[in-house]
Amino acid sequence: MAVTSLVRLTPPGRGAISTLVLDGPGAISMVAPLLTINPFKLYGETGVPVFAKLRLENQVESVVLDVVSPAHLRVHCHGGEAITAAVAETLQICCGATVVDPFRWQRCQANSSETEALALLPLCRTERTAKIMLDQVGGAYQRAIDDLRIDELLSWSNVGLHLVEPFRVAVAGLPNVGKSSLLNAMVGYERSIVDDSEGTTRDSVVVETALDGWHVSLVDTAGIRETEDVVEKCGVKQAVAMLNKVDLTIEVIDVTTEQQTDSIMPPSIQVLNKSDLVGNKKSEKFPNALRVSAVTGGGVAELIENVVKMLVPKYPLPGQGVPFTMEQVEALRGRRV
Ligand SMILES: Nc1nc2c(ncn2[C@@H]2O[C@H](COP(=O)(O)OP(=O)(O)O)[C@@H](O)[C@H]2O)c(=O)[nH]1
Ligand SMILES: [Mg+2]
Repeated sequence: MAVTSLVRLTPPGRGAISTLVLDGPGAISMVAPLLTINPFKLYGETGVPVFAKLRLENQVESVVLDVVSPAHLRVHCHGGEAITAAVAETLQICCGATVVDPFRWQRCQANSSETEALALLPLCRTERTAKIMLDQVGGAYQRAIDDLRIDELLSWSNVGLHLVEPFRVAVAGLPNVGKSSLLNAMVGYERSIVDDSEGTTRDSVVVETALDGWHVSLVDTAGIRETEDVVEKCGVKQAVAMLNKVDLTIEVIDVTTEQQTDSIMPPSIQVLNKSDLVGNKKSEKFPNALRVSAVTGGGVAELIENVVKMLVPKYPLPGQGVPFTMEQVEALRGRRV
């Protein structure tokens, strides 16, 4: 049986107006008993939004009703959480509608890459990623498809798939090498617990940030070492599993001990931390590793530059078409063979 969806198009929060959509067969008949006007007549006669009164449990709310079709109604009510929630609850209960996530709903409505890009645009967290998505709203992806520039589009998959979803970068290494301190230095504020005793970060802590305008989530992993502590063991197992799922790993090595874990997987960047403790002394074991100090901040800017270079070796120029959903990338791969 087809269901009627209730969609809150306006995100929760304070606002002047809030818009709800009732979408599905029989939407108009469901809402009719709650209204002081006849929506069937409305649809037949006017086709433009009109003021109406909607009966809620304890009050009558003035709304603007837009009967787009008998199966698609838009209810614009006063903004603010309390009134929107009351209207939504009434529509949900009295009309038997199922609450649907607005972004999922908009994507189902999307009948072209432009409308799909428009639905995803609010989920882009940085100006850089939003600008690239805006190019797709303007048809950049569609034009590249029309010109059959399949290989060119595929070469931008990694960028396109990270406009909404962040790149994931793990900070990994032995306990006490300065992973949490380095992550904090990269983000610029204290987010991860730093402690002198080994094994403080037992779970993975995820910090969302922007590096050169790219949305990145930095994962502070538990120090990877042999341990008998049950809770820490669990954290170590989780950390090793996490390293399989990231786009890049920053392998942190304490320059004063030069000890390494063998759990790091490529692609990775090696950094020698605590370089403030050894001055200019060259490392014989890791001559090419980047030297940083989480305490003084030395080398951190260069580390960020290298991380970004590895995640996005080439930036798209304005107007470049990029595929921005996994379905698009899979369809492109299918067309290439
Ligand atoms: N001198 C110096 N100490 C550091 C540096 N980075 C971290 N530490 C210290 O090393 C200890 C462990 O740091 P932490 O970030 O908790 O290490 P984690 O276990 O790898 O996350 C703390 O006492 C930090 O203050 C650094 O660059 N230089
Ligand atoms: Mg830590």
